[in-house]
Amino acid sequence: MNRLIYFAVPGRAEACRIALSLSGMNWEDVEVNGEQYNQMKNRGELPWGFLPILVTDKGTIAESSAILRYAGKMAGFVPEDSYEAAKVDEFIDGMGPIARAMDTTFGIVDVDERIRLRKKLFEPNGEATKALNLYEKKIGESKTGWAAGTRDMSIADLKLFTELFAFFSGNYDGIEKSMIMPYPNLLKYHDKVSNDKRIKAHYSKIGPDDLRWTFLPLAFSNDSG
Ligand SMILES: N[C@@H](CCC(=O)N[C@@H](CS)C(=O)NCC(=O)O)C(=O)O
Repeated sequence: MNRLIYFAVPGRAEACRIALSLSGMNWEDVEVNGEQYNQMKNRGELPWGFLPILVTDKGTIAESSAILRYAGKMAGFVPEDSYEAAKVDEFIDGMGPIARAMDTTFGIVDVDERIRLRKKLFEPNGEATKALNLYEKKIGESKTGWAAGTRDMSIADLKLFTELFAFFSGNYDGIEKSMIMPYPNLLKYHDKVSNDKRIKAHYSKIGPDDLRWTFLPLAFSNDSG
């Protein structure tokens, strides 16, 4: 039995959760709190000191992208073609900066300061704005509409879809739904992925009040919320 261990939020584990669900593998979603995380770390159970990890029969896999590649392969979301697979990896690795920019705001205890720093990320020259503009351009350039230009949905889509739209869930002080509205290609992309039958089935039990509402079709349509 595989065990995916992470906090009780979508964050860096959500793409892995979708891939594991669609892989048909036997797996358990284990949610831990900060104290449990510290205990695991102190016991030396985290290969690189962070979550998520996937505990398998062969050993533990750390790093969200490594887990995603592993589970995504089982689920059929890693292209067979080497060039296509490399473009998928390129997209995944290229997404690093936006995650790192947000990471700098997580540890800020003072809420006003946290909001100020996050708003700065979304100013015209902020790191988040730069990343959104880049994603907007890349999605616009994709001939298939999938993030890495693949023939079908890939693990790059699972990562982009879950990590990008989760920012606008209201769970992050200082980041609002309106901030994604100026990006038509990204909104169209949301429509494509959220309406994909595999994604729709995965979130079929999620309601509009759930933290994961941003993954539902119509989440960012003009007349919702
Ligand atoms: N590069 C790692 C980063 C993982 C990471 O930053 N995990 C955060 C949660 S999103 C964590 O474990 N934070 C605990 C802490 O720093 O106290 C990955 O992608 O898995």
